[in-house]
Amino acid sequence: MSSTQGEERHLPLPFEKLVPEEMQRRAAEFYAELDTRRSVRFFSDEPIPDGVLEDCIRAASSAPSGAHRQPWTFAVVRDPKLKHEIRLAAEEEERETYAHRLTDEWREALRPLGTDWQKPFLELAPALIVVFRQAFGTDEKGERQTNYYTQESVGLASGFLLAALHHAGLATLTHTPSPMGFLARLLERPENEKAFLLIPVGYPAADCTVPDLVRKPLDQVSVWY
Ligand code: IYR
Repeated sequence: MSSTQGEERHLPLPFEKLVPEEMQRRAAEFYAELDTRRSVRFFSDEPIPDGVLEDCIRAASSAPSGAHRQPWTFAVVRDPKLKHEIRLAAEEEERETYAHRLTDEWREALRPLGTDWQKPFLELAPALIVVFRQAFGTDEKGERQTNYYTQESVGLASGFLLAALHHAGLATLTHTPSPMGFLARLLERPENEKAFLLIPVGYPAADCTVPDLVRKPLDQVSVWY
C-alpha cells in the first residue's frame, strides 16, 4: 500500500521494533565496536579484499542528504603512480603548512599527535578514498542545479564511511592536506566537485602505534533536559 503526500508517492516504512533488552545490547555492542576505532598513520601495503570497499561506499551513500541530492563522489585511488603523485602534491602543501601556515597555538595542539609534513601513508596504504563534495549538480536537462546543506551531507556520509570501514576490519585516517585543490586536479574531477577529505584505508602496520588519547566521558559531551 502507498499513500500520496503532495505530488510524491510515499511507501510504508519497513520497521522492526526491538524489545528494550535487545536495544540495550545492540547500543552497547555498537558503542564498544566504534570505541576501538583509531586514526592510523602507519599502514601496511597489504591489499584490501575485493568487494569490501564497494559495500562500504554503498553504506556511506545511504547517509541522509539535503533534498536527497547525495552530493558526494567517493574517488578510490589504488594505482601506485597516482598515489605517488598525490603524496608528492600533499607533501608540498604540508611542508608549507608546517613551516609557515600553522599558528603557534595550532602547532601546540598537534604536538601530542606527533604529525609532520611527511605523508608516507599516502603511498603505503593500499587505497585512498578521496571524498568530493558536489557544490552544485546538474538536472535532467544538463542545467546547473543547486545542492543543499552539502557540508553537512558530505560530513554525514564521511562518518558513515569511517564507521563502515572500521566495521569491515579496516583502518583509516581522516587526512586534510590544506589546501586540497590538487586532488580535483590530479583526479580530473569536474568543476562542481570540491575535495572534502582524503581517507587512506588499509591494515595498520605490524608495529603501528597511536597517540595515548582519552575520550571525553558522556557527561562532558551531552546535556539532558
Ligand atoms: N593537515 C595537517 C595538520 C593537521 C591538522 C589537524 I586539526 C589534525 O588533527 C592533524 C593534522 C596534517 O595532516 O598533518
